[in-house]
Amino acid sequence: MNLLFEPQRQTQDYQASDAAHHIHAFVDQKALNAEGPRVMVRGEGLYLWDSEGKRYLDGMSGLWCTQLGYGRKDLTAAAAAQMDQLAYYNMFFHTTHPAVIELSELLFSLLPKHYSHVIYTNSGSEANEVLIRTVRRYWQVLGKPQKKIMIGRWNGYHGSTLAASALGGMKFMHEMGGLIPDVAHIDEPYWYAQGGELTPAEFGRRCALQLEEKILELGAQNVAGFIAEPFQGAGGMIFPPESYWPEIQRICRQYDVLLCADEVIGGFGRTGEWFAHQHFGFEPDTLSIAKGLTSGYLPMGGLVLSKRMAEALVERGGVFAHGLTYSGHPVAAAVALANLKALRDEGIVRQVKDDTGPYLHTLLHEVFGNHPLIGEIQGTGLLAALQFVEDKGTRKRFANENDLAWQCRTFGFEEGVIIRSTLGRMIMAPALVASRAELDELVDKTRIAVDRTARIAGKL
Ligand code: PXG
Repeated sequence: MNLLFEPQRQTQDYQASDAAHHIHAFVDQKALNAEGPRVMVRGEGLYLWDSEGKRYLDGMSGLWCTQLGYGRKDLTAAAAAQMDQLAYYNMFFHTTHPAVIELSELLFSLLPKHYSHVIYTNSGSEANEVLIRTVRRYWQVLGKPQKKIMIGRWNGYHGSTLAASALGGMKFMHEMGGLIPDVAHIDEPYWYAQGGELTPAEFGRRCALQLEEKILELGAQNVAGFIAEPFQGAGGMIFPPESYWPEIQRICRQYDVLLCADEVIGGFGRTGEWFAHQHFGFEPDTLSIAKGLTSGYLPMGGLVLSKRMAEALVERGGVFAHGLTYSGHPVAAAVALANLKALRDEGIVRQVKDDTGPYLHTLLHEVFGNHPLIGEIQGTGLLAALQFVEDKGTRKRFANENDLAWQCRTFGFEEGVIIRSTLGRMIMAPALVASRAELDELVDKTRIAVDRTARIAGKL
């Protein structure tokens, strides 16, 4: 019998055992145990099925990662073939293997030409852990070992391990033991919530100038790098004003601070460009990657380095005392290679840019442009956020926006669509292979969930 298609056990039985053994991410575990988690048993294309046989259109690509959707036989075949041939070897000391070499050849053919090297990891959090050590090592090699401080942003997200949570700006994570020394934060460029009377352009520049102020306060001779997501993902899918990135880039260059883009969510076609920094038009020194690199089929991440950084580390750095058992894991590399080939050869990234991305945003503007609950629609490509608002004129948000958005997410599940809530924003980031018909369904079901939410908010 096929376990994947026929759940072997009753849902309650799975739930009881889950409660007995697991601490889930970012939930009150006691409350979840009382409610019971949904048990997902199967995925195909954009759709998921739970253990009760209910079908969902996954509007979030798992956790922003299944670019190709579920059930791709080319990816599973690549994994099986690599497992048969060489299930494991490593890149420690003096060895390498074909899967990781071919993956990197393809990866750098897709990246802008000023990147040349990568250190592979198993996740986005690890990529950012590696980032801190690599950036500090770079400055040591250049004879500036005091350049150690990383600047991040409030409400940024860079992962859940110790240093990654410290780089991020989620205060509740910092308060739960997630902080380290030599990390500082500046404000996020969230115009809708924090822009006040300023125009988006003015506000974007003002937020960027905070970086200059922070560098001057800390002393440029002490600051190693600035890390940010090109657009904030977990923090609410927040796009900065257009004035923001050019100014940030100018400041980083002026003060010799490395510009580190966290592309864990934005990378691999999400915006219609291969990487989100290309959409915003700036040139980071490092890129943290994960998620869409393998379409989530196996864990893999990495830290991509510019030629300038790699040259210093390779030509002048000697031994870098750093390594991970699974860095460049052959099976993950084979899956990533098959995934990137499919994204390239099937023209999927181009399709997001030229067809499905514009289609989704036209649809969203038609459906939600005048919706009484929605104050702003942001995004590009297969990426969108809907901002809940109480008063459109003043951009006043609901005091209970978090609860409303969570309620909307729950309505979505009831309607058979998975969308993400964060603060007062609803997010969608479907698989990049989504068809127009699937996007119609995504928006249609989201509209029902948003209308139901508007009713309880007294807006419909
Ligand atoms: N950087 C960014 C920008 C991320 O979004 C990480 C690093 C960490 O990656 P790993 O692979 O260690 O999880 C992330 C992860 C959500 C959500 O619902 C977002 C993430 C993870 C889980 C949920 O928004 N982002």
